Amino acid sequence: MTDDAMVRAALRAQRIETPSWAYGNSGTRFKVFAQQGVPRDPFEKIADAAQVHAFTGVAPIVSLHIPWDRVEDYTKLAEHAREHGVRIGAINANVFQDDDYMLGSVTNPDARVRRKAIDHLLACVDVLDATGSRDVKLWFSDGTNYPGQGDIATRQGHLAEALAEVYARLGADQRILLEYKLFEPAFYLTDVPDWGTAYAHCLKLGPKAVVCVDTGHHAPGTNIEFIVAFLLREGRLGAFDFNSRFYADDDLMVGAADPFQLFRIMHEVVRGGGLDPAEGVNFMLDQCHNIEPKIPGQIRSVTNVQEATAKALLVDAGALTDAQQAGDVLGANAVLMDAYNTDVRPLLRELREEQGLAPDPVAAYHASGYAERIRAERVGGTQAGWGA
Ligand code: LRH
Ligand code: MN
Repeated sequence: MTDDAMVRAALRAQRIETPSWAYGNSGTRFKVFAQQGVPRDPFEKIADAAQVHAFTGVAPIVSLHIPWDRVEDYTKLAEHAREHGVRIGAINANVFQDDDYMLGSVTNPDARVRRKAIDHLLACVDVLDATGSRDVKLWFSDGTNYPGQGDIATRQGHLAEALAEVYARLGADQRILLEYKLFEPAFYLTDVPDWGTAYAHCLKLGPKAVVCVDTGHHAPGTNIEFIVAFLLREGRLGAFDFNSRFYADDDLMVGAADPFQLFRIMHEVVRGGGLDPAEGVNFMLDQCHNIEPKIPGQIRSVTNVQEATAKALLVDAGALTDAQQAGDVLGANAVLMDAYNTDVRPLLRELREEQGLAPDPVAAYHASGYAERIRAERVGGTQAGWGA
């Protein structure tokens, strides 16, 4: 039998980090559709992120992306975040948009370009110092498009050198989140293509290097919860970039395309103790709201993670273990499906009301008039985007 008080306590303690870039304009190579009221700078992005926390109660952290969120004074930005009841989380480096990086950043054949890329990564660690954040997230678009274009071993050597230099620069409580991705923008080879490559580099670096699992970065059919269980067991699951996809790296709302997969992932998180803050797993969203309103999209995404987490917490672990030990295949599966098929929305509504929040965060946001206010106020200036 699951302990109701434990379930409620875990849900109240859940913390989800939203990405600053989800509040800006985003799209595909075909079109970026601008939306009215979109932030023009990191200060407005943080104000919007604070709305997500205000209505959900579990999203008090905002990830930044450099240079998209570059400011003169990061301590001032961190102060602005505090004034809005949130704090700055992971700092994302960006070595995928400068013209110099056409043939790679830290793996570029040209030593000058590799140096430039490493200096940017080190500058992102400086931002950690300024904002008091723990994690620098490293995702490399580095790869090749045609066989023979690059030497795999040489590139891995360059990558290892760059990671080692960043690792050496880390402060005592700082970490590298190494993110992998199967493909895109490279279409033949990506230098950090899968969890195994990321894990191997992290093992070589040391305990402050952990893996970031972006749920949109796997080959179709990949059992992501296996990767989660494995990395958790090894103490190397550092973070999630939650989103969902039907085909490729679609960056759709987490749980929208495959809520059962998200449940299975959160089941392994709960089973592996990953909800315990001491385990150090950072639950982040990494999404793009290309055609839907951004703040409600983030609120809905946060509640999707809450629902999957609540269902995972309702798994009768004792009955599951008994059935597994007994080789009761159908019994074991039924225990999991009972939890998955439980409607947890009444429980979450109740928890929100207990915390003085509206039971339906999306409806409450719409009723707040914030959307109309920012549409009216944010006229002129340049809307934030990926700057690609
Ligand atoms: C790469 C990625 C990475 C971010 C970017 C916004 O696809 O997932 O995490 O830098 O999206
Ligand atoms: Mn990501």
